[in-house]
Amino acid sequence: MARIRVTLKWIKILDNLEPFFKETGEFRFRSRVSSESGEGFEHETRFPEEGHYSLSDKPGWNYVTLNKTLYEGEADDHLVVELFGEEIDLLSANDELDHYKREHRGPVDDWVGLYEPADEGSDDPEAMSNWRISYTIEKI
Ligand SMILES: [Ca+2]
Ligand SMILES: [Ca+2]
Ligand SMILES: [Ca+2]
Repeated sequence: MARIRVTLKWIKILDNLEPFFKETGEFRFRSRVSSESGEGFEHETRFPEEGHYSLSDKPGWNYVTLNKTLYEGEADDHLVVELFGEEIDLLSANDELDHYKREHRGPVDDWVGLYEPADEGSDDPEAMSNWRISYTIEKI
């Protein structure tokens, strides 16, 4: 058993999920950090707490630095990190970004570290079709 912290460093949007004439989309995000080891747990966080982030898919305007703690607590030999993003539309259903899910199994020391989009080749899990993410899992 170890104490860990999962910190989401940043999000980058590749598709603002809006018609071509609209510069920015209205995004909100949700994370779920869960485990099935021991008694298990599930911890959800929404951000921003109110309203939304206005994000474009143009370089320079498509990036949000968060350094947000998604989970801090005990972990054993299993951890699942999930991220959900949606773009809010008033006249139709909200648009969903790709669902991020990564399962970490085995001793904590094997999966603490930095998870980022450009280190695992062409099908890097952190590089999804319409957004990218970077987070760390640290032992504390
Ligand atoms: Ca939309
Ligand atoms: Ca919208
Ligand atoms: Ca990666």
